[in-house]
Amino acid sequence: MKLSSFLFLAAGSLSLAQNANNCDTDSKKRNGADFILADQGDNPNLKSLSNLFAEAGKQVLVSDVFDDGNHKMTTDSSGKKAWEETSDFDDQNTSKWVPQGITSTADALGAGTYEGKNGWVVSWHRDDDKSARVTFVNRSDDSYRHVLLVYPHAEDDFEEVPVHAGGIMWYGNTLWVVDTWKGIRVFDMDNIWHVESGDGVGKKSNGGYSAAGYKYVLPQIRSYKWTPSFDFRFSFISLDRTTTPDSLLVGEYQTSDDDPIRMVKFELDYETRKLKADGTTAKGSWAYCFGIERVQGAVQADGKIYLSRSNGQSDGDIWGWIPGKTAHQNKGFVPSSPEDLSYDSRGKKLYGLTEAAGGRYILTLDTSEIKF
Ligand SMILES: *[C@@H]1O[C@H](CO)[C@@H](O)[C@H](O)[C@H]1NC(C)=O
Ligand SMILES: CC(=O)N[C@H]1CO[C@H](CO)[C@@H](O)[C@@H]1O
Repeated sequence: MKLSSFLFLAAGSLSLAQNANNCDTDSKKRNGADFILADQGDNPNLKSLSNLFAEAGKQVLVSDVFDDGNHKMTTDSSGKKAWEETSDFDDQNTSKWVPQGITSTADALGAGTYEGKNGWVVSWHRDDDKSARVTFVNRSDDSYRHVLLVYPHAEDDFEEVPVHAGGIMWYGNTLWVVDTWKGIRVFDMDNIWHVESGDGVGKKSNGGYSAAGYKYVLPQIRSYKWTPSFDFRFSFISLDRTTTPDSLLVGEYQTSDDDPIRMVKFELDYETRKLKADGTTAKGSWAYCFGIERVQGAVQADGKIYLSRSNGQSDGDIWGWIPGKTAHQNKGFVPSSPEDLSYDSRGKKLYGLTEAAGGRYILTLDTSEIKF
């Protein structure tokens, strides 16, 4: 072997192939442990606020919210569900809020229902990314209600959460929301608070609380901070209940593969509903440079990964990929502007959604129709 090729091989196997921040190599597998999230601890103000709302009889259950829908979706002939669209309330066309993430009671608990309810939760970012809300959709009658996400910043007060909420995942009593370049925020489904009417968010000057007209708020309980020296874009998130232990997958949306386009899996602890960690440090268990542009959501089940990709105004794709093999493009499989994905083992369904104004739907896809 010539010295020059020996050096090339050594460099290739020792550094380049494992460089977590460079996808421009033949091997696309990366070392999961290079992708690190640090648990920032539980919010110190949650307990006092929780006591305050509990004492006032204003703490409600997830099932109460599912049973308190004030809007309704409609279903078209192909089974797509559209948001309410009337002259005085129009979630279909509003530019103020844009739907992003989807999860369901099938993510929350393996049984598929939560407190007896079967439903979806969808996240929306406000146009300025300075606030986010989640919608509880009651699947027995397609009624729904929006709930504001809040951050307890004082022992008796909360504020809006400046997050894009590009993807969400429900796991037990926790709701995980990606925070683009920062990591993941986790919200507490055991603490949903009923507030009074009012435009402001938080404590009202004359007593009580309000949330920009929303009836309920869902507070943040903890967060995971991205700590490596290189950037990672948390664009989407999903749960895989078919692995042992359960795991989550996060990945990057990029418009060009000049940038690294990666996805990473982390293991979950079903007892604590936290990431498996060494102290507060959680390292990825698997990472890959998948390299497909404009991916807005991905979910894995039974070893297969499903990816949704947007194509501008054109219909979106669902890609079927088994790591190690070439991904298959199911071209135009979904309407334009698909976003996050989640999986339901009951009937092996995928749930997705679309964001474009005038064409905002919740989608249910049959995985048996997706080619690999
Ligand atoms: C939501 O679903 C339940 C059944 O789980 C039903 O009893 C309830 O009336 C539904 N609708 C509303 C608007 O609450
Ligand atoms: C109420 C309203 O303005 N609805 C519009 C939403 O957007 C679609 C598609 O652009 C229109 O067809 C609706 O009229």
